[in-house]
Amino acid sequence: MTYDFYDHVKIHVKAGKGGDGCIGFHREKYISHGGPDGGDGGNGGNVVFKIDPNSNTLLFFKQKRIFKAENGKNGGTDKFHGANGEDCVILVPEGTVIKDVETGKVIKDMSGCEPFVIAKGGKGGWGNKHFATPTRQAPNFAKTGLEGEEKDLYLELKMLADVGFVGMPSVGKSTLLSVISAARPKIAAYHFTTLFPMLGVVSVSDDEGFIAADIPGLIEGASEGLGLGFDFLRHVDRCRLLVHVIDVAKTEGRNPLDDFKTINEELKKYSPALASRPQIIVGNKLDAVEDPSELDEYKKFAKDNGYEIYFISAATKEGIKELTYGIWNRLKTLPPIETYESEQEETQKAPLVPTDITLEKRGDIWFVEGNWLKRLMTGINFSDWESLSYFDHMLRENGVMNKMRELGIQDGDTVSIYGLQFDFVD
Ligand SMILES: Nc1nc2c(ncn2[C@@H]2O[C@H](COP(=O)(O)OP(=O)(O)OP(=O)(O)O)[C@@H](O)[C@H]2O)c(=O)[nH]1
Ligand SMILES: [Mg+2]
Repeated sequence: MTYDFYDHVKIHVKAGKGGDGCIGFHREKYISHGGPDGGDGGNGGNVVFKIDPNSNTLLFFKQKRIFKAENGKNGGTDKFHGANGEDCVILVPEGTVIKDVETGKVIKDMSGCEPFVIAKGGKGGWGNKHFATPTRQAPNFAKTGLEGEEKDLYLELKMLADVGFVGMPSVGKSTLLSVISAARPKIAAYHFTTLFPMLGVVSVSDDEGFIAADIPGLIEGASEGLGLGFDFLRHVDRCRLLVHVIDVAKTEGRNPLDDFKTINEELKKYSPALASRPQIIVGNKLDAVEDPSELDEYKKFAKDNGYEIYFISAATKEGIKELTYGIWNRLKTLPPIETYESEQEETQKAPLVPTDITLEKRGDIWFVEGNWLKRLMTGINFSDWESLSYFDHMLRENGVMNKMRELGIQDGDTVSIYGLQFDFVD
């Protein structure tokens, strides 16, 4: 079954590549050898997630699954700095949880947060103007821009509601939402009238209130996909309180307590954590109860099992005020809405000595890689001669230069170490 309500989707994001640094030399009419003047490349644009307060589905992603930020422009001669690439901003509804497809781990929960950079643009490369030094008047190396980060992401919308309505179809969940909030969900006497979740803001006073989520009804076998299955339970996953609605008028001939137990069994199959969330029981359709003494059975059940119970008529609004305050008071005793912590682990530490140098010739260039080198590179300021000398020193001292020679690099060959290109001179 497909509905026009999109709440999970897989997308691909790619940040921009940094622009390359330029190798340039200053030329003027009467000056034969000017200094190096190659400018830096611009940084690649980031891919950024931002909350859109006006959206409550991921429908937008039905049309678009690939998002790319702009590359940085290359540096030019005359110290010309390449332009930075534009960020790619992806708007999502609040409550969108971003997971890494590869690891299945949560990267970020877009709940009440600032825009979040999910993929960083590559840094622009330094132009050779940075490498001018007294002893190296005409540096012929520049840094190429680094690649932007690239990721496959899984987006899952888990609405931010304090209270979630659960129950069998047609017990009156949507009617209840319509009388306690300004939301106008569809209401009808057939099953599965509600096809997608809806939020409503419930005001308790001028500046106090809570958010309630109405979801499609559940039936026995939802865990096996019957009815609308479990598809929408993710939206009550982080609710602080479940309002479990039963039909005490037995409109469809079922015993409301059997319904209550059945739904709780299904919730347990979906998630034991959700099933153990605090619940209050709401006996709806009080207006249609002929013999009020029937309610005693439900009261006793609630008392014996430690539940609060309210009897209401969503149709006549009887008991609605008491229920609203009851929910509000209960919420005050409960912890705030859960937000998901990032499960990303720190990147592994690189070794202290270069045990893992690899060399590969692609075209005319030797690419040298390894964790140790990568770590060394991040600590070097390539615009600073001392820092650059330290880099050179470290390569020699740790036998990397020898290793490169052993592996076949010769004087004059072009070497690239994580974007830093230079001619090999031992
Ligand atoms: N007599 C009476 N009927 C009610 C009451 N509340 C809801 N109903 C009726 O019950 C039927 C189902 O109501 P809904 O609010 O659509 O039920 P629901 O639980 O949202 O149903 P699904 O979305 O299908 O799961 C409608 O015909 C409502 O008019 C009530 O308090 N009294
Ligand atoms: Mg409904």
